[in-house]
Amino acid sequence: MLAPANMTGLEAAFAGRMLTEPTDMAPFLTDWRGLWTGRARAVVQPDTAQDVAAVVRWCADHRVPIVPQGGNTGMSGGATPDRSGEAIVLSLIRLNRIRAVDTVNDSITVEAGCILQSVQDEAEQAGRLFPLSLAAEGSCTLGGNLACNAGGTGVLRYGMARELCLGIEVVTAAGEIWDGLRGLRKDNSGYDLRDLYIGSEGTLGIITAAVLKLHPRPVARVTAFVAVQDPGAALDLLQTVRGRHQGSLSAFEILSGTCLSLVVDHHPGARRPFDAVAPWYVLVEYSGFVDEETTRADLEATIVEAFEANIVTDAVIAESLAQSQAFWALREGIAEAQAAIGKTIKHDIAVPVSAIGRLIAEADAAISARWPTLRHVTFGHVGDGNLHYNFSPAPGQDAATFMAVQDDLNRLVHDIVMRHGGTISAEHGLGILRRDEAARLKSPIELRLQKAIKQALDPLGILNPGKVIGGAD
Ligand code: FAD
Ligand code: 2HG
Ligand code: ZN
Repeated sequence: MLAPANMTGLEAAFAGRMLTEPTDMAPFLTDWRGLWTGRARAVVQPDTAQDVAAVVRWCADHRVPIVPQGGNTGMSGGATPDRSGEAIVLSLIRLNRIRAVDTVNDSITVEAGCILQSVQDEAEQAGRLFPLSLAAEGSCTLGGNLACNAGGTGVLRYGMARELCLGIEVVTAAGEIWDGLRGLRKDNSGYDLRDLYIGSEGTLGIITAAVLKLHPRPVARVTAFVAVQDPGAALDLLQTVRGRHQGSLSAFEILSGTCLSLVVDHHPGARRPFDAVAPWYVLVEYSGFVDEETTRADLEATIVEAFEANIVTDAVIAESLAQSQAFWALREGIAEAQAAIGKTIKHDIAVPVSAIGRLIAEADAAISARWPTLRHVTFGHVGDGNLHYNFSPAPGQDAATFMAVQDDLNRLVHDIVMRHGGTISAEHGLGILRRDEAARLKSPIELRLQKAIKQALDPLGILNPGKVIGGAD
């Protein structure tokens, strides 16, 4: 670690915006799940892209690793420094200005530290929709969303964070500011650097601002909570929806009966939408542009058709905004409810939508045969082929016994996922959590090309070292 005197220049430039006391730094050094805790020489909180560039230049000069951090809500440990104490945590939360709203171009230009919910609110005030939506939206930042290429519940209709971004401003590993803030919907003028930085989890550059796409606000949103016997029936329901009202569909989420019980037990005030208990549930949402009655009638007709075809066993359509929000709270409360019952083992996997039923059946059977007491907590964005194939300890099981299965369980799940043509990280990124599994499962060609990109854009290896890909050999 450098002697404290070596940080003098930085301290002078960032007086009042640089934390060095362990107690002040602590919230920045542990991820929200408490899985990873690191150390750092300082947490620096710049206000502008120029400030960020100055920090990066200082770090490059002194070969100091940088760990970018937004809202620290990530799932893969990407925003946590290692235990060496060498790194600087670069917190982007003070870069929180909305730079411009352009309702003719249907775009909004925001700084990286803007909280997702504040961008949604700003879009609403402009009469538009910014459709990125996830349960952490009250605390995650746009910079983090883009760095992870976040997904969430609106992907089915609007795409991942990448699809919602027109341009970005980036501080490079050399501390230059690349102004890629283009509000263009078409731009084939060379390699797409924007798409390289998006999803790179802070390992290639620091995103300081972005131009985002806005969408028309639907005039109606109608939500149904539906019971089905198995994931195959959920896919049949998806087909029914697509056959009738593909254009209205705005969300299609699955949760197992265990997930619903966890949320109802954990969140005071959470209620089951109907008394009958089912093995699986689906939350379906239609968004319409005509009027609420039409949207509701469309959804009702779809559900009736699904009942007649014996695809669904129970269903209720929200009668009010409050009821719709209560349905969404049942889905969005799962991560918190699962955290509340102890350690978790999570898999953020995706396969082609058509393979979801077979994947769950095969993986469930293999896991139950080997670890019969594990509690399966399966839910996710089934309309995107993305499952959170998670596990919790059996009631009464101690944490150490539960966590001891983690490596074998991960391999088993990921090997099945790969056999189904899938991915081991659909939306949460690799960070530190899945770095080594990705190295095990990706082809040597893909790994070599990825390392070549890292080497080209961050030759000193100072940007979030150890995340996403291993050493630069
Ligand atoms: P952080 O956690 O601070 O950082 C994440 C990664 O991005 C790190 O590698 C960090 O180094 C890097 N980074 C952060 N800011 C920048 C920047 N400006 N420039 C370069 N690199 C940067 N994710 C989903 O995709 N879908 C979901 O449905 C979803 N639901 C969630 C629900 C809950 C309750 C929680 C807690 C999290 C959920 N997440 C979900 C995960 C997380 O919220 C997202 O990944 C989010 O995009 C992370 O944003 P953040 O600002 O918190 O980033
Ligand atoms: C969600 O979809 C998030 O709710 C969190 O991506 C997933 O907790 C998880 O595994
Ligand atoms: Zn998710």
